[in-house]
Amino acid sequence: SMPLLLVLGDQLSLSLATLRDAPTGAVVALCEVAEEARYVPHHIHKVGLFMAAMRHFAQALRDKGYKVHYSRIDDADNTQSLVTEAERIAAQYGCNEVRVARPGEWRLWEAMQQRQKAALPWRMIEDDRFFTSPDDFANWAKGRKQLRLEYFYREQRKRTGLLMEGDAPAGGKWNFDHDNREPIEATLNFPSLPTHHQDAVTQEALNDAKRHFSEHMGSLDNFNLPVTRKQALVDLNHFLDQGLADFGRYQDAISDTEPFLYHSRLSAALNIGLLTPQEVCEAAEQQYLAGHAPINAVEGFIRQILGWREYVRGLYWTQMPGYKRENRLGFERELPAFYWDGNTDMRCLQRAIQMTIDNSYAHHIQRLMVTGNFALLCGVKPEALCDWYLAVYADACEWVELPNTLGMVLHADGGLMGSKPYCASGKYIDKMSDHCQHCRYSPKQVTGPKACPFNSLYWHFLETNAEQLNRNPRMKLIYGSLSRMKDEKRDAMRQQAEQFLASLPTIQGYGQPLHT
Ligand code: FAD
Ligand code: DLZ
Ligand code: SF4
Repeated sequence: SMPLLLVLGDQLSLSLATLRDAPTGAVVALCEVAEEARYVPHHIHKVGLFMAAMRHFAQALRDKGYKVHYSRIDDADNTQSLVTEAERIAAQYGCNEVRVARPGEWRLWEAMQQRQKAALPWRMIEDDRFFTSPDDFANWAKGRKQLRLEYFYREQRKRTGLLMEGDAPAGGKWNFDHDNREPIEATLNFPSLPTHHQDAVTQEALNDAKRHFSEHMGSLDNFNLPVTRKQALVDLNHFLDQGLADFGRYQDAISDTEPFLYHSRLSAALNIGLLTPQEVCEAAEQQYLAGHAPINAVEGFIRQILGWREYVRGLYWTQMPGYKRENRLGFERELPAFYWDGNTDMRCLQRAIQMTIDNSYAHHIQRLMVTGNFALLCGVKPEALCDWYLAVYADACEWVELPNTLGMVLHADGGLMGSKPYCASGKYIDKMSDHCQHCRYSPKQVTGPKACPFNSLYWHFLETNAEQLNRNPRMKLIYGSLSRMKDEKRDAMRQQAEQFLASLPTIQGYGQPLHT
């Protein structure tokens, strides 16, 4: 008797541990199931991405000689849920166990864990397509009073030898963030993007996605995500050639018109397994060594993947399930309704949300400093905001989405992701972007009918959360300014913010209830 080798939708790598040393003749299963498309209402690009990429990967496995069982969404006997579907297939082939690598979300890990002693037992193996394992992270974290990305990252640099010159960091410094804060400029030229050909397999998958999930956010008319390893490599090479050299300088810039700037757009391909983080980092390092990209760009890029991406994954697996329940600032507000349709007169939010609807993508600073910052200042409750980020981005999987949203954006984890909240007023958005000139509000005004809502909300946020934040050494300066402010000014700002918050339209969920 044989194991059933279950490959999940974000495990589309031939190097996957589940496939390594597979007994000859073992059946590999991939399952398209409605439950995974609906547990939050994923953007239609994301659903299309998973369906098209899974079908292509099944074909790649067959070409390699694997025996593959592929459950399609339309199969009459499809049970439409991952665990039951795998067990149904295992029984059908007379398998004695279901073997699967660690999934990307706790809810699945727990459901599978609970079946380890079932009559048809599940066996979970480590997913080693990362630089570090959850155990590596736990060992690093053990005994530390404070967890900080910077120290974790330096250790990974030394361990991998990436951007190292002997024992010293390439370029003489570990961190070049100081050079990576240039605002948007009118004269910038952005690379035009590769368009991926849609073959019959892709077209059929997108049509099936459209038929079943047409009520989800977005339209497939402009779908251009890579669905094969070959297409992902095209995007990688395009970025190395045309994006990387300017990636650093404009890493924090925000544009009113341009969704991608010099960002790599590789997150979805990385997260579903079409590219490995090792090959992406090594290729970027090569550009530095060849003199094609400066150190601040390459270091900044590698820090995101070797540093942040691994750090959030380690946090997720060592802190769950408690992490998801954290809400240190006690936020209770529902998500403003315009997060689902972009219907707001705040230009920066309108653009970030519209770009999200169009592309199932927003770059990091839009997620952190526009939609994230706004939700933080309004006090949106973590589960509502997390469901949104998980649903709308093609690269979203809970291991990476949750620490970024609950930790980095909402500061709900007591400071594991960041030593202070990333709160900012309209002044920051005005400095980094060209939004405000198109907005009906003015970033220079704090009160009155034209005042940018971010401004009064910012002070209101500091005031209402003072008990939790005013002893934070990194917040000292700003609480100093607040305490020196005249009472009348503080009253006016408070009133302005409270009026705005009272007028915010909120709904629960999106067309259908959200299950968490
Ligand atoms: P680039 O700017 O080109 O960066 C290169 C790569 O670095 C990315 O592809 C990604 O793999 C990695 N990376 C960069 N920043 C982070 C980060 N903070 N955490 C982990 N990896 C990072 N990223 C996801 O992959 N999935 C998510 O669900 C996700 N949710 C987020 C939610 C919020 C609220 C915030 C603030 C950030 C989130 N991020 C998430 C991180 C980041 O915004 C995206 O990885 C990035 O915007 C993807 O675009 P890119 O590939 O062009 O990235
Ligand atoms: C996001 C997603 C979607 C839309 N569809 C599927 C699917 O049909 N089959 C599948 O195995 N995975 C899908 N996923 C990803 C899962 O929600 C989940 O994040 C990963 O399987 C966890 O490893
Ligand atoms: Fe955003 Fe305020 Fe600028 Fe309008 S004025 S674009 S709301 S920061």
